[in-house]
Amino acid sequence: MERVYTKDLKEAAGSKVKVAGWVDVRRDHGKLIFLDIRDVSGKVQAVVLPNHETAHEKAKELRSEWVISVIANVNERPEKMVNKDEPNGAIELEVTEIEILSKAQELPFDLDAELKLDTYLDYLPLTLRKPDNRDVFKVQSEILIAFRHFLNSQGFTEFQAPKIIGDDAEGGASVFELEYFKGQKANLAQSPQLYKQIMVGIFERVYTTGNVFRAEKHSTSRHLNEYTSLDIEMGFIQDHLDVIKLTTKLMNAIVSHLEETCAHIFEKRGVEIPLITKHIPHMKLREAQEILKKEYDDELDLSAPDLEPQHERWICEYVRKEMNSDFVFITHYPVEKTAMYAYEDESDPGYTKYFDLLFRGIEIQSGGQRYHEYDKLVAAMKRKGLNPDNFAFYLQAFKYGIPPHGGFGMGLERLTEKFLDIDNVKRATLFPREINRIDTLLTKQNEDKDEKDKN
Ligand code: AMO
Repeated sequence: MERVYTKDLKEAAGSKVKVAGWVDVRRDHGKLIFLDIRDVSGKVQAVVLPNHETAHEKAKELRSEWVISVIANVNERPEKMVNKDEPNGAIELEVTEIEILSKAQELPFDLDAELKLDTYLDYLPLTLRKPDNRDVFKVQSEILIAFRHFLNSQGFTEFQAPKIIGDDAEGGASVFELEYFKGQKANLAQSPQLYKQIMVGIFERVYTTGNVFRAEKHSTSRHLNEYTSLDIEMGFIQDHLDVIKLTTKLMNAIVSHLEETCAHIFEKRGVEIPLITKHIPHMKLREAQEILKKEYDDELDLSAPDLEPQHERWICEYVRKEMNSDFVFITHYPVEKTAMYAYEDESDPGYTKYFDLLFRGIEIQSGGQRYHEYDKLVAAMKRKGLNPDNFAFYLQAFKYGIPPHGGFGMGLERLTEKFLDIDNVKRATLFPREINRIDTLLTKQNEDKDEKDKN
């Protein structure tokens, strides 16, 4: 007999079916044994009556998380027994046969209990099974589907960027080194930045999704040491505003896709679908600082090169109130704050055609226009104290002609976190790597614990 998913059982009322999944709970009422059976698509209540003797004997053994397959009649519940809050609340399975596919040991805790973050993370192979936790990663997977779908429709080509690289792409300190062959040091990629720019010379418009690595030595609610970076790069742009326009359409496409595919998850969690406008507002960093000083913080230093986390939260609050948007682009960061490839705005010297996209109080994306002229890029590297000889491979893309281009990098986990209004990025990361943990806590944790949750 073909297996039927629990989501399709309503249509099977009156027939005999095979259902397989996990025992969510077992409840005994006198001789009646009730089971909630859970599969990837939902749950259903089943009852095992004593007249189905063999099944009844087996049912007495069952515990939470045992994996079973049952043959059952799909019965409609009498009117007064219908549970309107459950998708399968109008039916009940009457089990006639049970096959035990896998037994489970006694659970360390009730899966429905509220767990501290460390316990949740210690037991991920188990805790991820809880539908509320699993839903987060369903949304994450739908974000990726929408991301790819939209970019494919706009003439982008997906490519895979290398994760072992010879040089530090971003010129920063937070890089993981590894021993390579022939006595050579290599690094884990912090971003596909250099490769996506090279790829503009090949496909004009590209994107890539993959893991990147940041050796940031602190544990906060917004930082991971390995995250999924969604990156695009597009050629033949006028300036960063073309990137902002495309990003705006992309974010609209992602929001609409989630509205279509995950509205039930948003509803269940009591989270609003984000407010998004056809033209996401954008403002220069200095304008944002003026607003913040006037509205929230008269001590704010107008010459600060970046926004503090609290400022990001406030400016998002302001934009939501005044502009009806949960997203806002902040542009024109000072040259000294941005990466070597960020294009300085000729009409606003000292500031770059670069932006951060903030969403519900946090930066989810950075991007902008890059230098495409070889000489300007080499000069910018030197200004940042980088040796152009170390970038000779990358510089070929510019030596041999590349169009004006720009793009962005976006953290998938932060995006998921904010879509679902979760309080910590680690809860929106399947298997988070952070200073104290690779799956399990590192034994050296106590020595490093001084830099604790800062934000
Ligand atoms: P940036 O370093 O700002 O830019 O990163 C882009 C986005 O990646 C996410 N992100 C992180 N998420 C979790 N943990 C971290 N430690 C972490 N660091 C960054 C954020 C951030 O907005 N090459 C440029 C992008 C570009 O210019 O195209 C870059 O990587 O969501």
